[in-house]
Amino acid sequence: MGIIEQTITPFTDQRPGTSGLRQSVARFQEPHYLAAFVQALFDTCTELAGGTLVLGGDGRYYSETAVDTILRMAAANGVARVLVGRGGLFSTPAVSATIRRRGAAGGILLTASHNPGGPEGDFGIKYNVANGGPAPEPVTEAIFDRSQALERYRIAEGTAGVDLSRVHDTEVAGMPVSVIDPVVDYRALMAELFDFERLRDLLSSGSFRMVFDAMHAVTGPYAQAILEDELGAPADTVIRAHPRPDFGGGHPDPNLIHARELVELMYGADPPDLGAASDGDGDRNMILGRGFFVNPSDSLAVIADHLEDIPGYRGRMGGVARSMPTSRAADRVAAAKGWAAYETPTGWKFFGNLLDADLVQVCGEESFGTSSDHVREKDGLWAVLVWLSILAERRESVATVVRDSWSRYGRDFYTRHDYAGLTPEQGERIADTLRRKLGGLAGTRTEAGLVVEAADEFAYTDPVDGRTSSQQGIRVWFTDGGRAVFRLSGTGTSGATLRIYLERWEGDPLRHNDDLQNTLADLASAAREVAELEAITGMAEPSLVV
Ligand code: VG1
Ligand code: CO
Repeated sequence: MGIIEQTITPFTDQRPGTSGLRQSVARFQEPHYLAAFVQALFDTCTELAGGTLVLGGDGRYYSETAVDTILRMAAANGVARVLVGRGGLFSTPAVSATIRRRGAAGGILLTASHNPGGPEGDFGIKYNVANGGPAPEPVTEAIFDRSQALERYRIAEGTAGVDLSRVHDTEVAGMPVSVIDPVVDYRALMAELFDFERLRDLLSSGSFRMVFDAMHAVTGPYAQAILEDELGAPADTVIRAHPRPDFGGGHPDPNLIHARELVELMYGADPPDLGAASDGDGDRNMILGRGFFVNPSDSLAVIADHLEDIPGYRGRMGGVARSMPTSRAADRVAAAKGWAAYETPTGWKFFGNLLDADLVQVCGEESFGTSSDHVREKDGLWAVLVWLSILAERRESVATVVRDSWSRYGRDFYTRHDYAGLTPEQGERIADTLRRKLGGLAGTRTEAGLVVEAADEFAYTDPVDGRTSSQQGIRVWFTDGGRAVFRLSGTGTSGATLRIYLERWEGDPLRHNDDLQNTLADLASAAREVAELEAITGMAEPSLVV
């Protein structure tokens, strides 16, 4: 079998963002675009030569072509063996589990996560290292640097292609390839962590109902295998269960806007006890009770509070980590339990060292991501199993569990306002404006009446390897206890999105059921004012409120 050396001109837009390289499908379809990035990856991550590679993704449009190209390039670059998910499918947390359980050198994930798919949508590629987690920044930067100097890539000549539809062993240009069931390792791991007997009792009791919305993305097969086949939930528990290349035309982002069908069900007549949804690649989760939305920051706090009751976590909890824009609810739980609490930049890659060093066992982000040290990714279905375990233990409603948490720790009123569709220049102007003002903001009274107490730009020094990441979000605190955080999204594929994260802690139980957006309205307008948002963008209202 021949190896082709294809000469190319480097692509200047191959710098990975918050979570891998994401571009429009159209960009990825340009000749040599995908192959160039993959060659930069193979050149940088030399552990793959002679090692095992795990390959798969959320099944979005263009995945089959990408799998075929990557298999032939892996063969040409000396990879010893590839484990590819049946149908090219593999959820992000399951890739993490399989890398760890099978001692693989790394994994390539084909996903743009919550971004829409299909010919008009986005595609993405992400590299995970031997601990199962996203490649840390020095690695992604090295891949980018390499991509800028790349002159050629190596690929085995085209073959008939691997039949991905069935589990079997085969080879590509002499390199062994195993098509594996992408659910097996993950299901085994969940069975080790959770009391499946107990969850089976709950789900088959007849007095408890749940619905899981897989949003036509990758978690469908996982949720069916675990919730329905293993735990005995009725056959229609998982809705929109079949992965589709375009996610059925939807936006596979589990929030109140994009998981509309589920939300209507949970806020309608006679709703189930628990509603849950996951995103394109299965690492995000949304939790709903009967007519009740669990804010992801609250979910992290509740999960942390109950984890020790679950078999996989008994007697070994000692720390929690959250991304900086996530509310401080989890910190209060940690303080009450005498655990350490860490605050990291946005992006799961920053949790890896803390988890590897056993400084924390659970972590989460406001963007519907929670997980523990069982893998090195956020894990949507895991969070659902934790919630099921909590409900099986307490036999109370989701709303009661959350309200009880508020009454013990206080409530962090929390919302995120996204301003999408900005030009990159507008995004930069907002960041520059805030940076320029930072030193003089303290003491400023805004039109909304709030007074700035302090402001800074978040930088993080990793306590394990000492590396510092700067410019990770601008924080403004107000004298009434409110906080506004400003960040530009690093997962979009066109223009810029400004995210404003707003929160204020409330200790008075009589105010815990106040309307969320009303409660934070003055903070939202103070934040807009400080950032000179309307003057710079012309936008007076956010494009998305979560
Ligand atoms: C967003 C979220 C971040 C998350 C990232 C990847 O990044 O804010 O918390 O880790 O998406 O999630 P950004 O840079 O757009 O704010 V996923 O599920 O899309 O892999
Ligand atoms: Co995701």
